[in-house]
Amino acid sequence: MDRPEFERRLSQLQADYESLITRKNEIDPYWYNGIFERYRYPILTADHTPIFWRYDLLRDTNPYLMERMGINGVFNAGALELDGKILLVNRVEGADRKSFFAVAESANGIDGFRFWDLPIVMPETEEPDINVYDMRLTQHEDGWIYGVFCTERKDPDAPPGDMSSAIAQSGIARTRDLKSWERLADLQTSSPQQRNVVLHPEFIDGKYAFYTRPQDDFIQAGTGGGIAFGLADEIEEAVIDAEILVDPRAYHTVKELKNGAGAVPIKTPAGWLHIAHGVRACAAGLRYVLYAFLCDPENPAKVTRQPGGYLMAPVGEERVGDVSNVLFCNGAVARENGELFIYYASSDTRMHVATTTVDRMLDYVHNTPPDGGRSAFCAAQRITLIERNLAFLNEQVP
Ligand code: M1P
Repeated sequence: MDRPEFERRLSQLQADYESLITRKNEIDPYWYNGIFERYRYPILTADHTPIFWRYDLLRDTNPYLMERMGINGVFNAGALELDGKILLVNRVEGADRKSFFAVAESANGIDGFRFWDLPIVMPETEEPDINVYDMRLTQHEDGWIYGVFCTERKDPDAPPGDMSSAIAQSGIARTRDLKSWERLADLQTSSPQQRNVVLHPEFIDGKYAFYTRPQDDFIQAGTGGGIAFGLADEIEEAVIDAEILVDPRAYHTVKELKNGAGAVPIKTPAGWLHIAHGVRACAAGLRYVLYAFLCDPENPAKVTRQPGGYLMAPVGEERVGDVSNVLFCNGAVARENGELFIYYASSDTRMHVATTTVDRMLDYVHNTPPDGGRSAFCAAQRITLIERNLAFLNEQVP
């Protein structure tokens, strides 16, 4: 490629990039359910990663202006508000399948997200991570910001030829500014696998409190497992001796196959608000949806409200991607004015925002009926609603 053509293409790439990341987002006018707003555009995609992360911009070493290191997706971001800015620590997955963490910043939390120039340099423990992903960001009352994430390594006991079996554990790191990170020891529990671990923002009985997801055999055998809760005396070498089941999986629900804690619980006057994910199997494969529940203000291991069904399921373009039919949330921001931004990923490919308020979510968790458990009861719940509405509508008829 001659120099003028190289320069023309590069300018075009840069112009397209700027127009993408400065594009205004807007509420999707075709979506309404009163609970939350959806937005027209994803807030982050692979195309939002800087061009200089993907291309070698030097004509001497890249005469065809090729993308040298592609990005496959940007998803499953932890979120927080710091100094008035919304910061997302994204899972950025390269074309080589490895994920790394990178911060994107926005002034309003809805659009204008721009990646910081450099991805996070995450220190390793003595046992190097093969893949790291899905960070939850906890602004803890001890003054640190913690990143709790999944670290995956090849299963050392996998038979020869098995190139898939992995051990997933929970990595922990801390920071003050999301720029420099101190890696702590991985969380120790009795379960050989841990994913979707979330650090509670407050001490409980003077200890660090975690939501975990032990394998079924390692918690209350026979319950089927689910989201659990445990305490650790210290954070530098966090060890949980006992986990109790908080939110079990359940037959014929949105969390039949598995579930996992999502965003760091949000403190509300009525208790701790959770946005978690539930998974069920169907002919199309696994279906991941988001659901909400509320825990006791004094006892965050006790669920007090749980609406039936899902809060959010994939719709439209959200349904399709690298791993289709998946919504996943590991970050939300509750602002001082009561607004709540829910950051969610679709199909392991891109990031979106949904907006609501803490008040609306409390109305949702208090007034949405719980799962009726069987068709007859669920139909009866709905008939109660219909009959009340019909009586109201009939009164309106002149
Ligand atoms: O592919 C969907 C999700 O699968 C895993 O979540 P879970 O452990 O609950 O099944 C994670 O790998 C997650 O990153 C991914 O989005």
